[in-house]
Amino acid sequence: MGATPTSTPAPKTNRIGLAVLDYKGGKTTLCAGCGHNAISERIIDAMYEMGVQPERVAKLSGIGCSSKSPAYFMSRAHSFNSVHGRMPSVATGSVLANRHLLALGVSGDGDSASIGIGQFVHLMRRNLPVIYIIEDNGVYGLTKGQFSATADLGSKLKTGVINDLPPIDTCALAIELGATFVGRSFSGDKKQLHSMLKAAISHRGTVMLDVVSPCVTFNDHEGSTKSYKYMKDHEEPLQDINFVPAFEEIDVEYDAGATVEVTMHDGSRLRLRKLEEDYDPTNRIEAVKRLMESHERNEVLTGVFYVNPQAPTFIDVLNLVDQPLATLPESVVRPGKEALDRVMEELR
Ligand SMILES: Cc1ncc(C[n+]2csc(CCOP(=O)(O)OP(=O)(O)O)c2C)c(N)n1
Ligand code: SF4
Ligand SMILES: [Mg+2]
Repeated sequence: MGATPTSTPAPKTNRIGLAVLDYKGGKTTLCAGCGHNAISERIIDAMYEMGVQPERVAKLSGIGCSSKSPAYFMSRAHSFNSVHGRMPSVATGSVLANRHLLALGVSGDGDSASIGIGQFVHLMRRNLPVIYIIEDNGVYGLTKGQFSATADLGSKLKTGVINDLPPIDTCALAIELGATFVGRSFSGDKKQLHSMLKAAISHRGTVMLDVVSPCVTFNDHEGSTKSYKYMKDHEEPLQDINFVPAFEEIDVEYDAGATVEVTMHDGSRLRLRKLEEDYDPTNRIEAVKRLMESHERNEVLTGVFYVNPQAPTFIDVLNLVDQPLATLPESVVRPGKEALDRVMEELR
């Protein structure tokens, strides 16, 4: 008698009919336990749950262990692993060539705050629609663990070397320069990072997320301020974050008095349940002040510090046509002979 045929249950799918497998990437080559791997996992989950078509995503990165990580999620998306610190130019070019792409930049603290700081600051002031993630371990992991510009004052390397320069707070910088969705999370805080990424996907404008992501090989020892232990002891979440996408009908009761609700551009709702004193995430000055205060207290403040869903994006400022520039026909983008003759005539 033959074996009874068993039917394999169909995989669970999202609202566009894709399974979570459709969002996976290649097998990671990063060290086991590296925070960057956990961030890739959260990106996969968030993209799957938000029902983003993988082919609409452009993954952009610079150079570093962090910048390698786009290879480990969403193989079906477009990808450009660029030059150290130069991802913002590539991101800007990609978005301007095709405004319908969902640009996801993944960078490191060295890539963004050291060699790439010039490109980083100009990206932040343009409000280009891009999700920019810094996988922040305070060191140059790929080149064996030298301090980066986000390393805290007094943090210690394995060799005993102490960092004697103050850190750049990329969140405070991004807020000051004009990014419109700015937050900090921790690769070990699954729930918070997951909600923040989903909200980031809904946002229209520059999202800058600094995600503390311990380097288990070079910066996870006693004396490091970017280790798992330090983060567990010093993380101070500003809010309990809940995100309700526009396509989700079901709603839960929430305590309006204790919750700040931000309506995103697409109608989604970002609910921030206050854990501390009144905090208004739409107030830029307050956001920078809270960040400065947290440094003085040696706390690592996490959460959504600033959000402005209404600000015009770089696409609005440039008044770009809806059709992607990359697909406009030559007859539209190239002035005809008469137009050129007219210009020449004007210059006579
Ligand atoms: C122009 C240039 N300068 C220096 C390097 C060497 N380099 C490669 S990765 C890296 C630092 C990476 O650090 P980070 O961005 O923090 O990424 P991590 O590896 O820590 O994730 C450096 C200095 C390079 N590849 N190109
Ligand atoms: S060296 Fe550090 S940053 Fe690079 S993969 Fe290993 S743990 Fe991650
Ligand atoms: Mg690094």
